[in-house]
Formats: sequence, C-alpha cells, structure tokens
Amino acid sequence: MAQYTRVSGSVGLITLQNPPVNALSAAVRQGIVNTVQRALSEPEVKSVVICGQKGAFCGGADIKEFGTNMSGPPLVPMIHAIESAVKPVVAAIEGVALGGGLELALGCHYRIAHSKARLGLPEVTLGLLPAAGGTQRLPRLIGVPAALDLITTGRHVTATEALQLGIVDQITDHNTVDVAVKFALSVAGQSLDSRRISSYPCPRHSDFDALFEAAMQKVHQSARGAIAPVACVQAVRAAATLPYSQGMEREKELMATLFTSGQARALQYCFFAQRAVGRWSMSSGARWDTSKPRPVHKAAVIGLGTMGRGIAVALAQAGLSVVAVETQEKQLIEAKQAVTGMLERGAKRRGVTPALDKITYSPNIQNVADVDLIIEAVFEDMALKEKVFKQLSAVCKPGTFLCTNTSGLDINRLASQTCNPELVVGMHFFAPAHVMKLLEVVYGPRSSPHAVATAMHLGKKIGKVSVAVGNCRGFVGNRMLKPYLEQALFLLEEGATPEQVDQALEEFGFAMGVFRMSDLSGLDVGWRVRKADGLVTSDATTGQQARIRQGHRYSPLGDLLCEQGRFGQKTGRGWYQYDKPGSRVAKPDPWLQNFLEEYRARHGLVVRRIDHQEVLERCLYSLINEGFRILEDGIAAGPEDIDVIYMFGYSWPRHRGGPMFYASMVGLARVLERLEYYHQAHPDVPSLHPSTLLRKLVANGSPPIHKWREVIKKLHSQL
Ligand code: 3H9
Repeated sequence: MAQYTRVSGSVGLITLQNPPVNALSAAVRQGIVNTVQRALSEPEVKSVVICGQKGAFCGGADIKEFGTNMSGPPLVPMIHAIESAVKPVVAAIEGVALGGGLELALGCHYRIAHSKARLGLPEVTLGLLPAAGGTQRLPRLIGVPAALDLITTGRHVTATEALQLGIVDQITDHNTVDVAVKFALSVAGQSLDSRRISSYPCPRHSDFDALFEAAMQKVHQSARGAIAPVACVQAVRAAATLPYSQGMEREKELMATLFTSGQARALQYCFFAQRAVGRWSMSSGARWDTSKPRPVHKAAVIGLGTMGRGIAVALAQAGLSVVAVETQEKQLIEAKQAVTGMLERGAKRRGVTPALDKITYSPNIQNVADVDLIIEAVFEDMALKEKVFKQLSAVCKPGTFLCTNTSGLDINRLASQTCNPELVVGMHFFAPAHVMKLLEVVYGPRSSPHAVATAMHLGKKIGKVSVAVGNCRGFVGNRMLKPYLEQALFLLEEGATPEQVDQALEEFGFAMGVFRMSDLSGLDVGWRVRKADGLVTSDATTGQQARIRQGHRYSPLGDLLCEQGRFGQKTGRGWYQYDKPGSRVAKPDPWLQNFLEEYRARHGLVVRRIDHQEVLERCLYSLINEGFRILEDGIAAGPEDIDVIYMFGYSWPRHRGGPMFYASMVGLARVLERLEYYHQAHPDVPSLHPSTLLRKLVANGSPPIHKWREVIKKLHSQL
C-alpha cells in the first residue's frame, strides 16, 4: 500500500506502507502507481516526496513474491513514469534504500538521506541483478568502477559514502521527510532536464575493455561458480557501451536467465533460512517467543588460547565488559598483547576507537565472581573442562550462565559438575572467533530455555548468526563433517590423490577442498581426538584387518601422516608440501604420492580411476545423510538450521543453498539411490547406509524442503 497526503499546501507526500521494510509488493507497487498519478494530476500539487513508513524507505522488491505468480504493475515502467514526471519528485531516504528501493530512488529527481541510512543494490546476494534500471542508472550517476563495485558485491554503503559517491544529493540529521518536503517546495517549477539519470551519458573511462576484463576476472575468482556476479558485470557493460533503452533490454534478458535459475532459488532460500534460525525451538518444545533472555553486561572468558582470544575480542567489540582469565602467566602476557593488536586492527578497519578498556586480564579464576555469563575456552580435554566447570560453579554468583566453547564434547557431562546444570549451554565458536559469523548454541537435556535464549541473544549482540542445536558428539557441524572427511580418506586409499579430491570440491564451490582445509586447521587436532577415542593403534598389521576399527572400515592415513610429524601448514608438510612452516601455498608432494603407493601395496588395495562425480557423491551425500540423521534425532529442529551452519561455519557455497537444500535440488530419490549404490559397494561403511528419514521422505514423494518438518514430526510421533 501507499498512502497519499498533501502537505505544506503544494507537496504530494507518498508514504510506502508494508512493514517492516516497506518491500515493493504488488499492493505497494499499485499504491505507488495510483498515488503518483494522483499527485501529477492535481493542479495544486507542485512537487512530490516519496518516503517509507516507520523510518524505513524501502527494502526492495518483495522477495516472498518471487517464485509465485507475480501480479501487479511491474517496477520498470513505474519507475520510468516517476522519472518522466514534469513535477519534481524527491526521495526521502530513512533506514534503508536497498535493491528495488534504491532503484525507485534513482528514478526520483532528487535524493535526500538521513545520516544513518544505508543504501545498496544487494540483488547479487539473492542470485539476481538490479533489474529495475539499477544496472543502467547507477553507472550513469556514479561512474562505471564504483557502480561495478556496488552491484557485483551487493555491499551496503552509509549515507556519507553515498553522498561522496554522488548517489544522494544531501544528507541530514534532522527529520528526513520534513527536510525533503522543504526541499521539494524550493525546487517546484524548476527544469528537470538535468535530473533524469537515464538521459545521462555513461561517464567515459580511458580503457573500458581492460576495466571490464579485470572486473570479470575478479568476479570469476571470487564467485566460485555463482552466475549472478558475472551477469552483473555484463549488465553494467551494456550501460557503458549501449544507449539506455538497449541497455535496459540487456538488463531484462540477463535477469530472465537469473530469475528462474536454481542458484537464485538457493540464495533466496538462504536469505529466509538465516532469519528462520532466530525462531529457534528445543526438542522439549521451548521456543524463542516464550523464553526470555537475561541481560548480560559483564562476561568472562576462561582460557586465552586462539579461541579464547577471539571470543574476548568479539565480546569487547560489542561493548561488553570482559574478564579474560588465563592461569599461565606467560600465556596471559602473550594473550594480552595479541588481543590488544586484534582490537586495534579491528578498530582501525571500522574507523572507531579500540575497546581496550573493556577487557581486564587476570591469572585468577576467582575474579569472575561478579560476571553474568562465562565462556570456557580451555584446551579440548574433558577432564580439564570438568575441573574448570566445578571451580566456576563454586566461584560465580547465583544465576551466572556457564557456557563452554567445546567443539563436540558432552555438554551434559560438564553440566553435571555444577550446582545449577540448567544454566549450562555450549557456545561453539568457529575460528577465528572474532571473524567467523557462526555460533552453535548447544543445549543439553538439563539446559533451561532461559540459558538458550540468553546465549542466542548474546550471539546476536556480538554479530553472530546463532543456531540452537541439541547435544551429541560433534553437535551438528562437526558430526556431519566426520563422514565427509572419512570418505575423502577412503577415496585416497582407492586411488584418488588429495589434489583430485580438492579440485572436485573446489569446483563445486568450496573455498578449500577437504585436504587443503585439513592442512590449514592442523592434522594433529583430529589425531588427538582419535587417540582419545582409542582409534589410533600402533599395531603394524597390514591388509584389511589393519583398516577396521570397532567393526567398521577405518583409514589410518591421517594418523600415519601425523606419526611422520606432518601436521599441515604449521609444520610445512601435510597432505601437501609448503615452502616453509606457516606458508599458505599448497603444492603437490611427490613424497605423499610414494607414500600412498606404498600404503596401497602394503594393504593389497587395487587402484582404480575415480572421477569427480564419485568424489562429490561420496563426500557430500555421506555428509547429507548424516544431516538427515541429525534431523531424525531432533538435534537440529529443521533443515534450515543445518544449512545455515554449513554456509556460515564450513564455507558451503551459498549459491548451492546448504547441504540439505542441495539434496532437495538434486532430488531426494537420486541421493537415496546413490547412497544405496555406494553402501552396497562399501557395506562396512555405516555413514553410507541411507537414513530412515531420507527413505521416509522419498516414500512420501520427496516433498519440498519447507514441508520436511511435517514428515519429521510424524516420524518422531511414531517412535
Ligand atoms: C530486488 O529488489 C529486485 C529488484 O532489482 C527488482 C527487479 C525487477 N522482501 O533482515 P531482517 C523481511 S531484490 C520481503 O530480520 P534487519 C525479512 O524476511 C530485493 N521480505 O531485519 C524479515 O521477515 P521475518 C533486494 C523482506 O533489520 C523482516 O523483513 N533487497 C525483505 O536485520 C525483517 O528483516 C534486499 O536484498 C524483502 N525485500 O534488516 C534487501 N527484506 O521477520 C533484503 C526484509 O518474517 N533485506 N524482509 O523474518 C535485508 O537485507 C534486510 O532485511 C534489511 C533489514 C537490511 C532490509
């Protein structure tokens, strides 16, 4: 809807009304068309102001309408009619002007923004391009290089940057609508010839060919197979090289291809999934809307290794007072230096003052007595963590939430060390903790809804995408990673090389294949866990027996590498070789080639040719299969939770929508059929055995992903 009022005698004020962000739904578009016509036809009206209700100009096209039978007036002629108007039209931008919202503003003759407003063309993040003239008007207004930057990245700019770039004509700290109305009165009757952006020539550049070639190269490198950024460059090129009307045709053509693509569906699913995880629920039935978070003003971090340092920085940057505890004096001094550096660099990047005074450092755990919430981040060792939890429970004030940053240990066991197990939850950060967006909030059987609500709320406050998950070994992310890593090792045994496996996964869209990623994280981490689990044996037997643990197939390849001191990048050797320890450039290692050949010969393994399809199917479908088991077990409430975890914590390519969405795109019947095939070939690998939920979904006709919860509910009620 759009409301029309006449203000200050001669200004037609049009207010977009579609809370919360005034997205351009069919009703809003119709409202704009009607009210603009009215304003132009009323003789008393000399100029027009367009604004949005409740402090938000417009969040763009209504994404919920995509994929439906779209009705109502289209945006392009609507914006064209505004630009062609003979009365000046002023956009009063408060809050956001994004996507179609900014395109609407670019059709206006003047733009006035509040100093706190944000503007941008984020369509590329939804697998689209700004197809309401955005790719044609923005380069004409601000030049090709700046327009390429904004359109291919989708980044939002502040009002100040928008003014510098020339997107807006004026910014204000006062009431934007009042300022715009005053301005509209002052320009009434003036010629608008120089105000219609579509009539501008695109600013020339000394070498367009080189500019676009470089832009194309850049998006190819960063897009990892996403098609929208490429189409964005092509559309801007049309603006630079074609007359406006032909450029608009090209924009339309390119949009038509993107609009119906699987990538656009995946990215739009991600948009809503990211918001859906905020509406969490626990298997007990407790929910986000019935559980109140408690305030957290002061927090403590115990253990200042890599993770603890990152967590302290994240908390301090969000304005919390932090007590940072490290009992080892030398570690404490080093950590203080490192944290100070991280805060200073972060503040410099963001142009703010570093929050150094927010953190107090202490070697004494007693100093956490007055904090509201504690995050334990000591070494990943159950006995040590149990000891710390016992101590914390004795020292802290009543009601303090006790959180652990464990990446997979039993929350319930830690809770049982405390007097108030209902106050214990997991807060699983991802390294580097002040950078990575994901936070798994893990509830045990005794965690209270308040504790979960508080951790989820704190996660949001420090800028994380938080997902509530149940308690099991590895939680969601690491539990699913296990079969993925396992399959990668089996593939090496059967004849693949690390380079080949990584290439298949990187072509799929991962930033790093499984072996390059393992080298980066350090091979010794998993080795230590496997040792603790009794999986690593010093037994030198060969043949099949040597590759079986607890009745299932096991590959000791990772253990053998660690025995050689090959821990990955940090030692300069791992699945690849590096120029020196700490170097990041991975090169194939002839040593490893020989090692694999000897290993296969020793164990009587026959090498066969393995293609990319097999790599992807075995690594990804076994991971997805575990995802179905997680849903079956009620550890994740819905597929969106899993997908968000994988996108934000494990660099799953967003344009593929997360593992569970990807499975729905491939077709559940196909995933089931391939898992059955591989399980038949490898009956001693339980992760390839198709899960009950997957079978059930296929038996139910493979419903769309938003209907899976119904099948899961039925499955749970039958158990
Ligand atoms: C486009 O414009 C194409 C054009 O070029 C035309 C082509 C012809 N539609 O994020 P929040 C909902 S493409 C529908 O939690 P925040 C959102 O789902 C569009 N709904 O708040 C959520 O609903 P719920 C280009 C939308 O304050 C609620 O609003 N535009 C839309 O953290 C609150 O959202 C974009 O890509 C929408 N456009 O952030 C902008 N936007 O409460 C997308 C929001 O039920 N939007 N919702 O979960 C955003 O980036 C953020 O939502 C925004 C507010 C920054 C606006």
